[in-house]
Amino acid sequence: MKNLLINFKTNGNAQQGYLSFFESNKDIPFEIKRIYYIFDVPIESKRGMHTHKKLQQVLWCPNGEVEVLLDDGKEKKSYLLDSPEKALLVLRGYWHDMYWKKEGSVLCVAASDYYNEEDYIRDYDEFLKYVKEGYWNDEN
Ligand code: T46
Repeated sequence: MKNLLINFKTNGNAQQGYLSFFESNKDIPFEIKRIYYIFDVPIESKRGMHTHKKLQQVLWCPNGEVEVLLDDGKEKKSYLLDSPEKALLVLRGYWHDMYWKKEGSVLCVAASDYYNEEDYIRDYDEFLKYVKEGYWNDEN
């Protein structure tokens, strides 16, 4: 699985604090149409358990720790989002699970499109079928 971690650009210093940022089509490979965030999740709760047919997303945790497990149908890799400068690119076709590791953790997401339940695959066997058929091998 290719490396999907991104380090946001950061300005600042210990006296005045820090500012991190990223820009559409420059630091991430898509235009952002939607921002959402997930909070007040009990520790060790699991969310996600789906993939997207087309949606591209970047996930980051400005406060706390969230572990994200990515699965491309052949390989699984775990990423710990434990710094406000660290982000994970969750491309279309990656099954993802998120685990809350610290109380108060907030997971922020910038997405390439508006919310559309039709874009979700929430059944793991259906996901494997899409992988087998090569659905994400081209620019679907
Ligand atoms: C994802 C991971 C990282 C909306 O109405 N609008 C929205 O923009 C979103 C994101 C969700 N919803 C509704 C759909 C469900 O009824 O909010 C409810 C909870 O969504 P879900 O169970 O899909 O939440 P997560 O945390 O499992 O997944 C979310 C995103 O839905 C998903 O796209 O990739 O975060």
